[in-house]
Amino acid sequence: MIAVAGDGAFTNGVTFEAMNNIAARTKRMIVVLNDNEWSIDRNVGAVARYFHRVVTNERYQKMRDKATRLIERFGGEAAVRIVRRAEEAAKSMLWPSILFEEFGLEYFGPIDGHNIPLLVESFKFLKSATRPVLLHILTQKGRGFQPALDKEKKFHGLGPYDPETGETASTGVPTYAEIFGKTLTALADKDERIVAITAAMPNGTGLDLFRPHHPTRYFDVGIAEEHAVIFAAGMATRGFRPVCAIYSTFMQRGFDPIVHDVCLQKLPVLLCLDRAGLSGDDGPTHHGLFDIAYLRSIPGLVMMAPKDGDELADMMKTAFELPGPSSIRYPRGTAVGAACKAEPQAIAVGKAEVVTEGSDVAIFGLGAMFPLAQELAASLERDGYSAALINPRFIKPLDCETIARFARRVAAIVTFEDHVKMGGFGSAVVEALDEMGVSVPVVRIGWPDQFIEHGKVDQLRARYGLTVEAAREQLLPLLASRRQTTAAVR
Ligand SMILES: Cc1ncc(C[n+]2csc(CCOP(=O)(O)OP(=O)(O)O)c2C)c(N)n1
Repeated sequence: MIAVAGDGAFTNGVTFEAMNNIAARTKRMIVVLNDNEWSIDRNVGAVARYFHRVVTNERYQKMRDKATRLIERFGGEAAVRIVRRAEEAAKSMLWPSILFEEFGLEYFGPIDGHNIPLLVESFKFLKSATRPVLLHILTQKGRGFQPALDKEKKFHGLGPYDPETGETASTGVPTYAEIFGKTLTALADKDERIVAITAAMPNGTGLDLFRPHHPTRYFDVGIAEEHAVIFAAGMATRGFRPVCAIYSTFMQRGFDPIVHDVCLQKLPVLLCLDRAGLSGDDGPTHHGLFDIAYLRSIPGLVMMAPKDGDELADMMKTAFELPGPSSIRYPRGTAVGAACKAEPQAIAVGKAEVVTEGSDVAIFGLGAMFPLAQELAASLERDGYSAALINPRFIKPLDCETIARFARRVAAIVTFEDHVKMGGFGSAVVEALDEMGVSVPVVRIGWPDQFIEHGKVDQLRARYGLTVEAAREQLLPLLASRRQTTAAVR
């Protein structure tokens, strides 16, 4: 069995759990440590420092250079001898490879990961090893493309980039991540209890904007979401107001500590779930389509979703005034709607914003889906229906009063969410209606119970029925039958 892991992945507890297991049970295995000194940002922490010490060790460097020269002159056999000697050197120096040796992995390397003949020979040799081995290879992030070498962080994602310059086209509109980073910086200027935690994603989450202003209150814990949440909980017990900025999909790894360490202890940790909703081209590993379902059942967690960037800032302000845990989910990409006001304002907890009153149908557009709800309301108004438009703001506590008020007068409720329908916002509305004993048809627009492939957001929404047209198709028969009934009564 061969496992390839990046040096960034070695900051993850799961990697160490696996090594613990290898030591216990595994007879033959090759672990390739692909070390480029980068996660998405620069790799952080003790493990990164340890690898760096191994790599910059003078004796190793000499041996590596010699191996490369020998490969060029005589082929693989000689190089393999060098790899072996590097291992002996490691042992004789005691420290460099001791970490892996203690886990029962025989250490080889570090060797040049761009030298294919050397790699081939090394694997031929290691394949016959009778105990688990680790081959440490050194690679360069972005090798072969100058813009990527110049801007290592920028090229981790998918782009699109200009292939010549490496620049991405800017829309000029701020992203949710930027609004988050800037707002947090401003709020932290005034409240020294605020601290920010990222799990190896300073760039993506916008915390790179916070870092220079509050370097001592910024923490990158590596690819370790579970620890990030526990670390936040720990700081909250000491009077800090920690913010964990983690993509919705990666927060899944923090579920247990969210339950036990944060919510059970009622600690005021703010979970900011970036990339909540479909992440488009990044595909199923990155779609943030489950967070409402996995968080909604946890007692005491206040859950928010802003309809635009301004509301995100207001929700952050609100969260810092709460005595307990809270979460905010917001999507990838540019923020829609209003410009952010200079001073964020706290909003009423558990209160939806009724944007337009109406009596035939009530449309709830959660977060990023608010514009679709708006579009549907406008199209129904054009057809002569009276459509109420509501920005729910809170997934928990749900504004049951507003839901009930509309449910008693309309022919149908529509819920829009960028989340799986199962266990999502629409489900919460249906549960609430059931508990209140109010009966009204609910058209739920969201993602189906399956993993969604990668693709353009608009195309995928069209394919899976997250559109105004699909909502109308389900809704119009309900509205028409109510019209008939009303006419018959008259
Ligand atoms: C659980 C989780 N957290 C964060 C990420 C985001 N992420 C994608 S790649 C990456 C860096 C990986 O670094 P490394 O393991 O060194 O591999 P490299 O890309 O440098 O080869 C990160 C943090 C992720 N994919 N999964």
